[in-house]
Amino acid sequence: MKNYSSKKLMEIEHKYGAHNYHPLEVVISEAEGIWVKDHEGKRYIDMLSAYSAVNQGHRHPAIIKALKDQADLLTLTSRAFFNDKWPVFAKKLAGLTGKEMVLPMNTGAEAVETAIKTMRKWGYRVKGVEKDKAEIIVFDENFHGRTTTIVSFSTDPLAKDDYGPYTPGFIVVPYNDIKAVKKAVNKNTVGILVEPIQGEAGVIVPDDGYLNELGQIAKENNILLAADEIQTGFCRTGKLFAYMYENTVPDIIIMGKALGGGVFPVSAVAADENILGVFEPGSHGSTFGGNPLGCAVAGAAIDVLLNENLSEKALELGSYFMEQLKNLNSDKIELVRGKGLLIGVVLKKSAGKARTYTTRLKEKGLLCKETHDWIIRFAPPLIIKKEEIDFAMGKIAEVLG
Ligand code: IF1
Repeated sequence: MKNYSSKKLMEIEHKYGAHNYHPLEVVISEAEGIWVKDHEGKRYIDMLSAYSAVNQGHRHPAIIKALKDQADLLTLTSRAFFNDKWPVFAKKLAGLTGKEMVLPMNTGAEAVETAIKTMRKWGYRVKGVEKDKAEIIVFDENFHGRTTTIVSFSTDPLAKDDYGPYTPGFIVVPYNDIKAVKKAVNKNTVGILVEPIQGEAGVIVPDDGYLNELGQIAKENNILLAADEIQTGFCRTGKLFAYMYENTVPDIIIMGKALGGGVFPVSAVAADENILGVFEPGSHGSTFGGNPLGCAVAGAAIDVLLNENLSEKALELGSYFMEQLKNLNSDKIELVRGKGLLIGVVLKKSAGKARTYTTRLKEKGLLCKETHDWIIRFAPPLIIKKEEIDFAMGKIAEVLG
């Protein structure tokens, strides 16, 4: 028995919940794999995957088993004591990233904050930058989270305005413009913080070689390159991490979202000891970071990605999906771009607002979300099958064809 209808639930949320979101009008109460069910029992394909946090699919059995098993043993100790899951998970994530050390947090924004603190501390302790002079280069239309420091270098007025005074020390330059980066570098530059593909900006894929060139600038100038792989990581773009499309290995890898297997917030920063070694006891931390429940879940989440070859699947099905979208030859579509199963469909000005189409797709049983007013993002769980993409394409053709 359900006490409230979907309509009633949305009314209650509107009355008691702060209005910092404008969700599509669907109330989800169950999910499995790529499918979600609304409160009245209607099924939809999830084409958003909670902004790429559900790469392994909803309630993956191996991940839920890890959650349940661990919940029966131990959930939280804080880092005041050791627990028996964090060491094992740290070793696993270090192995996966090829880095010597890992620092665990919970949300993506916390991991980004951790990377910023790492670069600054490294700048003062190792590079020898004068006190409080450290600069980090960031990019136009970046999205790295919602904390006051992170929105300080946002270029989106909606995300930034009225949250000042802002944290100084960030130099914003155009994305995909190497000359601008070179010009911004000076003796106080400690880091470059970059999304290998810009998600919120509308799935902006930079030119081939861009990351390599950033890596080169970083190396030549004794600067740390930090890749925000929170959205692009864990097989989403067809590689384990999106930086792997190039030869440069970032000094710092920032992870979140799918690391928690769609179950639990788990984020982390990975780097070698000469970088992450700048932290000493008391200089950074988190009550929940490295908690045994999160570590058990994240360990299982990684195993699923590897055991089910989800990067290969994302690559193969992503190109298939993108090709199908291009073949629509829709007069509403300006272009289709992306990598793997992170796909942005840019609408023509004449097509009107993306929200109209995401609403119609929802009515046809496909859940996806617009970014800006003119881009629709498709990012299904990576376990999606070819037939399911065909089924979804049928609906997309009805709405956009
Ligand atoms: C919202 C976007 C996606 C991220 C990158 C850090 C974070 C994110 C590259 C912070 C988070 C989210 C947050 C969510 C919307 C969403 C989003 F549209 F805003 F850009 F995914 F595309 N770095 N992205 O994408 O991680 O602290 O949220 O765990 O804020 O509404 P978080």
